[in-house]
Amino acid sequence: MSKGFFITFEGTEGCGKSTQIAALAERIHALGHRVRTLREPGGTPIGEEIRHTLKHSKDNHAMTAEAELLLMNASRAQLVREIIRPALANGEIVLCDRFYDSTTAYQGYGRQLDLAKVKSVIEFAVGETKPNLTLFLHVPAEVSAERVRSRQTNLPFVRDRIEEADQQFFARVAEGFRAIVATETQRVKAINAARPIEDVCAAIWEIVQPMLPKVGRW
Ligand code: Z5A
Repeated sequence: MSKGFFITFEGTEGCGKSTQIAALAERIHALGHRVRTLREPGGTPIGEEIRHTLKHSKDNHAMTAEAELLLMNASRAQLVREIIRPALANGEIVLCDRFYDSTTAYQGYGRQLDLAKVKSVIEFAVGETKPNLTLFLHVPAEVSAERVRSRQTNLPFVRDRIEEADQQFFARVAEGFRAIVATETQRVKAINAARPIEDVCAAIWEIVQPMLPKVGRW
């Protein structure tokens, strides 16, 4: 039985997940909780190799949507068993940058794979390990695009394989996230992330802080 607490962050590219995870981890740690930050795809040595294949490998352009779905979930299956379950069993608070809602949004809605099949692959990958809370950081498409550009001001702007998809793909992904927020009302909390960083931090803390006292203290 898991003693920790599992929070996932979701949203479109550049919505501010990494920024908010770092800030939240610091606040949680300062209260004396054990906290662990992870990302998907990746988060384990095997997962990071899969991440490279999915995103940056020069030989990945022929990847099919089905292969993409399975690789995302191979990385996830490894992360769940190697890191997330032991950390939760140890009473830690786990913050993960993306988890299975991204698969529903990107591979289900974005790549238009059969949603029932996507769900069954996810279930195989995660088993009983599901987030206690999911924070969906909502930003309009133009803010998302601008923040992705602003990430790399000192470097030539290079898109990875997934970022190269067309605007219709990203509109379907956004629709997928809207559907998840509308259906999973207990677990998923939507936050307006188009505001200044400190305001988003405060909105997240208002949701997370009341859930903390019971779990993960040293
Ligand atoms: N993917 C998938 O298809 N299926 C799956 O199952 C999973 C993932 C798990 C992972 O990419 C890709 O994999 C992603 C989905 C797909 N693909 N796409 N496209 P990633 O991990 O490389 O990147 P990402 O998850 O899309 O996130 P990101 O681009 O790194 O952004 P972020 O972490 O959400 O945002 P950030 O880095 O914190 O902020 C971006 C910039 O905005 C940065 O300069 C910040 O300083 C700035 N920022 C952040 N917040 C603010 C506010 N509030 N105001 C102003 N500026 C801000």
